[in-house]
Amino acid sequence: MKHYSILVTIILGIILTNSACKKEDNTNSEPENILAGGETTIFSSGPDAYTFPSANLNAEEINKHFVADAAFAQHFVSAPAENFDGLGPLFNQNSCESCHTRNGRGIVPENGQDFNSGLLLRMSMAGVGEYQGIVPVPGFGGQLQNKAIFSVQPEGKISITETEKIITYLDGEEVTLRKPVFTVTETYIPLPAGVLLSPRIAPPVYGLGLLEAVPEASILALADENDVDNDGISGKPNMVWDIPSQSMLLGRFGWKAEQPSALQQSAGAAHDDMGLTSHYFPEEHCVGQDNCQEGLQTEYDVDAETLEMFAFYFQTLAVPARRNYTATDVIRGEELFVEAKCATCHVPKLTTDNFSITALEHQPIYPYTDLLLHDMGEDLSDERPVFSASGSEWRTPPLWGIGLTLVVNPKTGFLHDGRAKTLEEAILWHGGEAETAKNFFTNLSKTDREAVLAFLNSL
Ligand code: HEC
Ligand code: HEC
Ligand SMILES: [Ca+2]
Ligand SMILES: [Ca+2]
Ligand SMILES: [Ca+2]
Repeated sequence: MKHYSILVTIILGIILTNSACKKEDNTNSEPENILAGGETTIFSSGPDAYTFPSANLNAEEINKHFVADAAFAQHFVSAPAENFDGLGPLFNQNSCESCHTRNGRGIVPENGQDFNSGLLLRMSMAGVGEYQGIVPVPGFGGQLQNKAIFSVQPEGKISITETEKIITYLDGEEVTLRKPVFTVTETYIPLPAGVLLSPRIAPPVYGLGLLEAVPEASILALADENDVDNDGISGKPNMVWDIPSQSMLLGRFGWKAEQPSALQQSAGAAHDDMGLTSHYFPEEHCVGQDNCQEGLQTEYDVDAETLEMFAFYFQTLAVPARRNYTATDVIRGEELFVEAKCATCHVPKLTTDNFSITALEHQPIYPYTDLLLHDMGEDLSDERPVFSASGSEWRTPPLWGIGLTLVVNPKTGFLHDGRAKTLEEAILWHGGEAETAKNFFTNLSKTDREAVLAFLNSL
């Protein structure tokens, strides 16, 4: 890790001269939810809005954040090399940042091209595997790696076609929705029949330490698995395998809440997306391919300290404050958001508890999520269960900072596969438990629909 320290001094110099993350007046009359991340909140609305460290880190934590930043941005290379080797043999991209563009969402593939996008395909066979998890695909494992180091053949390519669906509002206005359909082509061996595929776009990574610091009990208290209060909305935790404790814990990260901690999320990403082994995942991710030995090493590709750096970086990335919150349409939109019952899943307020990072402790936060799984209907289903999540169940994604998504990366999209080009399209795809909320939205006047979107854009 010593190689990062030179960079730190340089980056620190840059950040100290940057005043984007300070605000002078914050009077008491303003609503609390402006400070989406409590005292960690920063003030920025530009393309770099997701790149600032939490505002209240102490000097030591700031320093660690910038060391961690270098790890997140590091482009790994194939072995042998002096530093940062171990990439592959099979991988999707060579750095964390290349998928999580400016810490925001990944680039959505266009014209059937997946090559440098932030999208990947999870895969499995039907059935329940080890630790209640998935059954890996023989020869392919749990994820398609579409890149490989020199002399190794990638597992295959992602091919994309689209289907269309037209939504007509009561006032006659139409919206055309496009749903991508993914297939795997040019595989190195024939793909077995009956493979289940789940497309995932890289989600934004800011504010995640705060979500990790919300006590499990607060999240479980929001669950209503059998819909006892009879409002059509259930919400259930995904209980997933935690490697260090060798037990089932509440899943928090990923589109289906498959990972229980920032550390395991980081180890999983390093392993599955970049081919980096660690003490969490000690074996190279190459199943059934003869020449995969090429990338094998005598020690792990990344040590425990590097994993910790990956995690610390996104744990301490700040959430940007709300904007335009005094505008009348934004205020109206917030009321409609509650009336439509969007807020039953996108729960506005949570509170963090004791945590390993002092700056994140005991903060009132406004993430607009319950971190629970909800049945979102057939149109959003990937038909690939994982742990307690069925094909149509997804974790409510946080909405904080969502209004800046396209400012940070205009080439991205919303929902788990990035299919929605706008926030409006994202709402229109809601079904299942969210069908009633969606219908509430489609039955609104144009002015009121725009108010809801104005509210979302103020987050
Ligand atoms: C090939 C693209 C790609 C690369 C490279 C990549 N990620 Fe991701 N990342 C994703 C996708 C896709 C997901 C969603 C996965 C899921 O739904 O389970 C994700 C999810 C995450 C999440 C969870 C976010 C949330 O809101 O729950 C974190 C944190 C994360 N990645 C961190 C990292 C780190 C750290 C690295 C580098 C070690 C990395 N990623 C490398 C694509 C990538
Ligand atoms: C039953 C729970 C539920 C309700 C009610 C609900 N949502 Fe969602 N929302 C979700 C889930 C789950 C997703 C992710 C679905 C996916 O990616 O396939 C989502 C996704 C979104 C997204 C895209 C987020 C992203 O990161 O891409 C937006 C925007 C959104 N919802 C807004 C709303 C609005 C506005 C309403 C009310 C009209 C609403 N939601 C009602 C559960 C809900
Ligand atoms: Ca490797
Ligand atoms: Ca694979
Ligand atoms: Ca309920």
